[in-house]
Amino acid sequence: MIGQLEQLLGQLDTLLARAIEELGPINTSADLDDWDTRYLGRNRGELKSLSSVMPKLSKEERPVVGQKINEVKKELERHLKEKREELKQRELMLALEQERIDVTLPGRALPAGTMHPISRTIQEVTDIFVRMGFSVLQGLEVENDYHNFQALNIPTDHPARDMQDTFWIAPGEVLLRTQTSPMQIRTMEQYQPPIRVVVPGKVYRNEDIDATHEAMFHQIEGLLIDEVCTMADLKGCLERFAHEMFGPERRLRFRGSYFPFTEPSAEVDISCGLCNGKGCRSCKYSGWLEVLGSGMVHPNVLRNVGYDPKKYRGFAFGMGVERIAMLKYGIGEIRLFSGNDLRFLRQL
Ligand code: 2U9
Repeated sequence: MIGQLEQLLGQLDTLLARAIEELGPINTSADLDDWDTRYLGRNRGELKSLSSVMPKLSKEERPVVGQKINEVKKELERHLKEKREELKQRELMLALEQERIDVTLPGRALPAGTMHPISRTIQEVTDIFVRMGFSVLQGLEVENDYHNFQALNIPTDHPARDMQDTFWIAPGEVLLRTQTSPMQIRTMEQYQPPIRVVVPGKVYRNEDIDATHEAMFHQIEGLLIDEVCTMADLKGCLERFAHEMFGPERRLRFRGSYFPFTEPSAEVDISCGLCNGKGCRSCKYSGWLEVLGSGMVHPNVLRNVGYDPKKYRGFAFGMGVERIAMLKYGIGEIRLFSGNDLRFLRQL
C-alpha cells in the first residue's frame, strides 16, 4: 500500500513538473487557456483524474494525498496567474508598440470650402446697402395671406394671388412666401419711421422651370420710410448700388411700370457691360439689361401698418439674387445655383 501512495505522490510531482515545463514556451492567451483546461480543468483536467483515486485510498492515506493534491493545485494556479500577468503585460507592450502614434506629425488638412455664389451675392449686395445705413433683416419663409398679399395692397384678382402660382400650405391662409416683402410689413408694424431695411431670403413660386426660372429662388428687397423721401432719393440710392456692384461706368434707366405695392413704380435697367449700351447678343441688341423693380411705397400699404401717408413716405425696391449673380458672373442658367455641381461652384 505504501508503494502505491508513493507512486501517487510521485505522479503528482511529475504532473507538476511537466505542467510547469509546458508553461514556459506558451505565449498566447489561447494556448494558456488550453493549458488551464488540460491540467486544472474541472471535468477532464489531469489533476482531477488523479484525484479520482481518492475514494480508493485508506483513511490514513487520504489526507496525505489530499494535501498533496491541494499543494500541486495551488502551485499550478500560482504559475497560471503569473503567466497570465506576464502575457497580459506582453500583449499590452505589443499593442503599445504597434499602435504607437507620432503626435508630432502634422495633421491632415481638410479641403477648404468656399461660399456659395448666392450667399456671396447676398453678402455683396447687403454690404453695399449697409454702407448706406440700411439694416439687414431676415423673415419667415412660411407666411400668412395677410402679410404676403393683403397688407401689400395685392388685390384678390391679382395674378400673384392665383392659387396656381402660390405654394399654399393651408389654401387661402398659410403659404410659402412669394416675396420677402411680408417682412417689411412686419418691420413697419413693429417700429416707427425712419426705417431703412434690406431683406434677403428664399422665396417660392409655383412656376414652370426653365433656364431663368426656378420654383425657389432668392430675393433682396429694400424699404426706406421717412418724412422726406422722393423718387430722386430712390434713383440715387439704386444708382449708388449699381455702381458699387457692377462698376462706376454702368448707367441706369428707369421705365414706368406697375406693382400693387408701389405708386409710381419703375423697372430698372442697367447698361449692358459687354457692349457698353451699344447693343449686342447678350442684351438682345437693346443695350440694356433688366436688374430690379422699384417704386414709391403705395399709401394703402402705409395705411395698412398704421402710418399716416400724409406724414410719411418711402421707397422700395426688389431684385432676384440669382438674376444679379447671373448678370455679374455671366451665367446663363439659373438651375446651376441649386445643382450642387462642384465643377460649377469651384469656378466662382
Ligand atoms: C413693401 C412695400 C413695397 C418691393 C418691390 C419690386 C418692386 C420688384 C421683383 C424683382 C425681381 C421681384 O425677384 S423679382 O421677381 N420685385 O420688382 N419689389 S418694388 O416693394 C415693396 C416691398 C415691401 C412694404
